Amino acid sequence: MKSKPVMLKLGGSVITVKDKVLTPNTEAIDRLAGEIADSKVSHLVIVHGGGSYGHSIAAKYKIAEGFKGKHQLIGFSETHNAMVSLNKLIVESLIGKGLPALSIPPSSFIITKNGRIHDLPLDIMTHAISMGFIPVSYGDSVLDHDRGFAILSGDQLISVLAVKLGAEKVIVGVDVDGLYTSDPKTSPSAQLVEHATLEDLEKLVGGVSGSRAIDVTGGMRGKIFELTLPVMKGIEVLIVNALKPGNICRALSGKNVMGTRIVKG
Ligand code: IP8
Repeated sequence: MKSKPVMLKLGGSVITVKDKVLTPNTEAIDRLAGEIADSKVSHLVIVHGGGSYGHSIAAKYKIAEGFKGKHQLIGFSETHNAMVSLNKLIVESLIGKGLPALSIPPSSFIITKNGRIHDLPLDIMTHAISMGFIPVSYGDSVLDHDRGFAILSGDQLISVLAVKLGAEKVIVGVDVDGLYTSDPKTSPSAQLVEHATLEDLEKLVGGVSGSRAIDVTGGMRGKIFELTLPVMKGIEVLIVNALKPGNICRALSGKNVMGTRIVKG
């Protein structure tokens, strides 16, 4: 691929109302689609999270714990189907802004091993990017070699994809301004960390905060765990508040934006 793609994660707490089951944040989805169009970024891959679509159903049937009984099968299907519905809303909104978005469902090309991606066929993704499409993938219920099935988080997916595609950067849109020195929701002295290295991440994990709604993939802690992979490979990660209008457009255009920039060191 000639130019390196930019990876954009749209957090489930941004694109859905996280404490109301199966409720999209349509206002945010449409605004973000507009910001992506305005940014005129040339090679882009979008991965979105599950929010109130994937997490509550996956939690109800304990999908993340793997196959334990036949009663879970319908839960696996419902989880995937909910993610398909959410993905459709995002893709439709992007198409509505004139962007050639292409849905790429993880469960149809990824089988995990003990919850981890071990083989990621890239053909469809690289072909689509080089033709000018915007692949839109997501956290999903996937089949797993060891556990029968698992939940693949959008954060694991975007991190592995970023490395395999040799991405320029990973922009992570969340519902807070970035990483804090302590939990800003309980500690008045919490400060936003604007710049972090791999070494800083471990210390910061204790203080991170995010949505408190059901999250079967580990919330902000799980996010940081996954994002260390691209950082280790020298890919910059930028965590920004995607609920604040203009942030995603600025981040995609390479302009200065409030948030946490994580680099190798
Ligand atoms: O919201 C998980 O993706 P995430 C998706 O990126 C499901 O952790 C199906 C719960």
